[in-house]
Amino acid sequence: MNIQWFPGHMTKAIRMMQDSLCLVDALIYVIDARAVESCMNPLLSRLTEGKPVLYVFNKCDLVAGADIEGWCRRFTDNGLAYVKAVGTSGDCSQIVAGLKQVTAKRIEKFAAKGARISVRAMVVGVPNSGKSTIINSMIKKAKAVTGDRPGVTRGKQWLSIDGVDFLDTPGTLWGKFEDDRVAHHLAYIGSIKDDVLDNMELACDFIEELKVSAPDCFKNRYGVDASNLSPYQTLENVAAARGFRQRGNTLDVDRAAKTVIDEFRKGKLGKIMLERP
Ligand SMILES: Nc1nc2c(ncn2[C@@H]2O[C@H](COP(=O)(O)OP(=O)(O)OP(=O)(O)O)[C@@H](O)[C@H]2O)c(=O)[nH]1
Ligand SMILES: [Mg+2]
Repeated sequence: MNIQWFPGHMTKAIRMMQDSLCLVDALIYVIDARAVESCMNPLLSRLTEGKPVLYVFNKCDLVAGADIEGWCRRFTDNGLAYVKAVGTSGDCSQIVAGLKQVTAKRIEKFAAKGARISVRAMVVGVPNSGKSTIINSMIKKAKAVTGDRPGVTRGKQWLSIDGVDFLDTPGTLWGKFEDDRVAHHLAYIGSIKDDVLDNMELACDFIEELKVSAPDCFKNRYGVDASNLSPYQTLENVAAARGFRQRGNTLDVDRAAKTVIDEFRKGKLGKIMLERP
């Protein structure tokens, strides 16, 4: 499947972020732990030049602890500051601590002049990676609107705790996905709006990929051994197992396709990491 996503309003969002860059001391770059590489937006990488960046591997509850360690080592080797997080856990104090670390020099400089400044950080990342959830968790209030679909945050919004101001931004993608695998992974994790995707093709591509990387997940979740089945046959079996039927008693394979993707997004297929370093 060829996924193309032409981000009209995202050009506006990126421009807003560029304009706001002079107002902040650092960036908090929120990444979905299941697809670390695909969450690295080349447009954002350009934006982050010259500012301290704290990378947040979010949704760590959806991957195996040992799996994320490979990425931690890679980031450490490349001199990149990171923390692991579960935005929905309600405790993201390690992000605040990490942010203070990456901005320590600036804080010291101001403190030396007798001025106490609050740290200002812009929170960036692909859609649906959990930016607003993380901010809510840090400020301990459900102030930023969140949702299990991309494009929830539209404009920019400042949210504060004692000593830190966070700038929530809309999730951003880039105009052209050079690598089809990146587009697929972003679609699986829910960073691309479903209405530009073909559910059936997406689910079939997903099953094809998982047959190699997580072969047992369909057996464990649906009792379907996918190893000798085509992706479409796998979906037929999922539909049968779940009792998804249309009028005339035919299998509702479309519903099975939506269910498989949806359940992956919610972590119900198990702890599955799509990308390893
Ligand atoms: N399992 C799990 N879900 C999370 C975590 N963090 C956020 N979510 C969920 O991910 C979905 C997206 O969260 P948001 O905070 O709205 O994401 P966002 O990056 O602000 O999204 P946009 O504003 O659309 O760019 C919501 O359903 C959250 O509940 C996490 O650590 N684990
Ligand atoms: Mg948001």
